[in-house]
Amino acid sequence: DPLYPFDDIEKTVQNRWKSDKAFSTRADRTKPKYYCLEMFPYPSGRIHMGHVRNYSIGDAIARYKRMRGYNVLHPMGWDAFGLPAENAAILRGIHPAEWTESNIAHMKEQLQRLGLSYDWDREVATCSPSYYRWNQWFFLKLLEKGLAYRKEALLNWCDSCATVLANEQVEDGRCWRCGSQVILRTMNQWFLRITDYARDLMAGLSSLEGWPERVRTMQANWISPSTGAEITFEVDPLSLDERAAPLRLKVFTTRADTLFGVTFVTIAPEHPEMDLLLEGSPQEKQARNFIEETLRKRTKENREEPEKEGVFTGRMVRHPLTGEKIPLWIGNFVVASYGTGVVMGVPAHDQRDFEFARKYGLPIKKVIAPNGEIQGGADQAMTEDGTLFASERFDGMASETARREITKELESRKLGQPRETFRLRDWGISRQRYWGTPIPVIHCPHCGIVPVPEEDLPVLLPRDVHFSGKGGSPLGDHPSFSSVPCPACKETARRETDTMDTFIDSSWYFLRFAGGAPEGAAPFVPEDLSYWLPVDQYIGGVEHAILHLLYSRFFTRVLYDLGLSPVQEPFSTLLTQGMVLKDGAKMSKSKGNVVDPDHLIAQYGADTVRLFTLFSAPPDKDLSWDDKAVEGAYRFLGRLYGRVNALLEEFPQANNDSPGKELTSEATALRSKIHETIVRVTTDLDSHAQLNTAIAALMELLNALGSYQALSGEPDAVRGPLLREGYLTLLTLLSPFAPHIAHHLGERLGIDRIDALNWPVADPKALVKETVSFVLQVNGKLRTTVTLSPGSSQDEVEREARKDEKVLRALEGQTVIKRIFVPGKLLNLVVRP
Ligand code: ANZ
Ligand code: ZN
Repeated sequence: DPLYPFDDIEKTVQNRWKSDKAFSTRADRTKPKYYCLEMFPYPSGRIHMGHVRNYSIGDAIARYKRMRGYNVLHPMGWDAFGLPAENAAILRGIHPAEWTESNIAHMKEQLQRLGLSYDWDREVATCSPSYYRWNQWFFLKLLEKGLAYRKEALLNWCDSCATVLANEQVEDGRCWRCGSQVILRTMNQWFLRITDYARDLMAGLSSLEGWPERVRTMQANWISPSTGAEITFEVDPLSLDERAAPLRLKVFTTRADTLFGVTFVTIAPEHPEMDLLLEGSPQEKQARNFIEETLRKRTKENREEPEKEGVFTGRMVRHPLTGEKIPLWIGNFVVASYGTGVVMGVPAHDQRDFEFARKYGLPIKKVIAPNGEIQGGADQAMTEDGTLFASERFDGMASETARREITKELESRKLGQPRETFRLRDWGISRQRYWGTPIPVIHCPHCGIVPVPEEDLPVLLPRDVHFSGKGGSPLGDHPSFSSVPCPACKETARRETDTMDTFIDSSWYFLRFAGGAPEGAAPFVPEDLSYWLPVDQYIGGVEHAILHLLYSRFFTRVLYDLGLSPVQEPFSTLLTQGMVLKDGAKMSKSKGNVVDPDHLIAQYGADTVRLFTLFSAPPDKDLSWDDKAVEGAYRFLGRLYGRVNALLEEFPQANNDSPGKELTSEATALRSKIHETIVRVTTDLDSHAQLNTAIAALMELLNALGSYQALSGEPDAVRGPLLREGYLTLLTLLSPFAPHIAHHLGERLGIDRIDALNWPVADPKALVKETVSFVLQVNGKLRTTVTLSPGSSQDEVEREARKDEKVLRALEGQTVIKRIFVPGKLLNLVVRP
């Protein structure tokens, strides 16, 4: 038997909300706005406890802010494109669209069963053409601005997902989705120029004070700015033709101070000038073999750091300041896509160069002295800053100064300049899969890449496709999709069959929620966006610290620059909720430790499930599943239900009268507990959403109410109204967390819609506690006075008094043999050595 009829209550209350359209977003712009958003789910089939936790947190905050008088936007939708839908199609023969739609329907029911206060009128599913047409429209804008481009590159390839992955989607060399080893493959694909925004994305982090420090650090490390200089090394003439312009190679270095220690220069095997460099070189054959071998090894399964290897190109370069001839090598450790893809080798001061020089017998030349002392032979590089020597007019300079001065000198000779560079790479967005947004371009044999004209959008994803199960996109085999007339010359051309990374879909959905235009030429209604943006509170898992949160920041900045977003940073406050663990491990199907929300709701009701997830841990910490704690939350609600019913039995027409003026001391104490609870819960919610301690305060209040309720001898004129005040306050404060029971019991106490009440304000008079001064004597001599409530016990007075230095000194080496206590007045300690 249930402790209380939660099933009836929850269904009835949910129907009431529905018929009231209780959570529709209000047009009222006179109120301050609050945009509360939880990361929308991938419609995988069923919600799991991680969702329950995420959405319970968001719902508590949204409900609280409504009661605080904010105009709240609290939307929900579906991140509905992605690979699992396609895999389901292959495994079970269901079309991805059908699979997705039925999952959405089921999960929506589950969310509604939890009583989450979403405005479902704003629901979006990213797989609907009315949504993804804007992905295509944005893509065309980016293409126009040069922010989208296509190039051949060595890319992360997951064999089991049969698609390319962005760098952000590779974790420890493995696919973020399926965990398979990622291999490298050379392919042509579309990129978004996120590196153009590297500096802004980095700088913007400092304004995100409402973000966890940890997430900001993770993003900073990912973007990873590096300041140094770009220095030009001229290659010795490649031919005898004196009119040929010399080939110039640029290196990126953070250590311009070591310039006089350069004994070789190393270039990446895939450097674009390689062919030019090698043609006609006496070393051409060896060099080409080395390059081929290196690139072949890279595509192997093993992504571990390879042994450092290189080969001489047969070419020499000129030192930009001394004019000395220096050999140019190819090195497998030089990253083509970082800096300039060319490095100056300073073996005396860089460990990697040191090993390389040792291996190939290249000279090692010291130019930096640590602590001003030049040291003899060494078996490793001295990588610290120090004082320059053997560096011509820069001798004696400190590294820091020398970096500046040498760069200045190079600048005046047009052979160098300061430069900042970033680890962040451009975002590869082509996916060789079906269930995503078609990239709106056409490859024409005559015109090259031709964008699909805006008026032809959306490029619809065809439904009639065949899944071979062999991987690869079925779009390539779809004749009417892939073969189209070129928009420019009308000749037969091939439509791009790659689809977009689904992280594009989630990079702007928060804008669509806030200001989606119904139909038409623009994605947003600008006034709506200006009113609602930025998102005031964003809540989601920390696994998105880089991926989704970085992409969204980038996309919002691009849209800002296109005049489409009113803000540069989309999320002003971020809460990254902890994981839900069971038996110390993350809940997952593979571990077989999953707790199913549906079963829990059937057994205990939605309110208990919500309350448990919110109470058992601070929102940002991991939550350990504990059956006993679920029971505890359930019993709390059951007790509350019983007590309010008992109150109504005792005082069937409990009304709004405030308790009589003459309160007993017990009544005074309870009243101050009620109002203290208002203060505690409000403070906890306002400061970093401490939902768990807020709920703990409510549990304490129920205990206090219960003790008072059990007292006999309290006059009815005090007891009835005071208990009513107490329970009503408790229910109001509880309603963001356990909204159904709060509504139901509120109704029984005469409140039509408890969630429509204003948030309670503490009565300052109830908070003031009476105090008196106690005199503390030792052997009859006054030592101190302490201020405490008049009812304080002898122990409480002594404990307080012992915090005083003078008292402690008087008691040193003494034994208390007697205590004389006058309640409300005095404590005398009689002591003896
Ligand atoms: C000469 C030098 C001397 C360097 C020295 C270091 C110490 P961060 O801080 O990570 O930016 N480098 C530059 N481009 C590279 C590339 N494409 N692939 C591999 N290595 C590259 O590192 C900058 C340093 O990494 C640069 O400074 C360069 O080596 C190397 F005593 O230049 B240094
Ligand atoms: Zn054409």
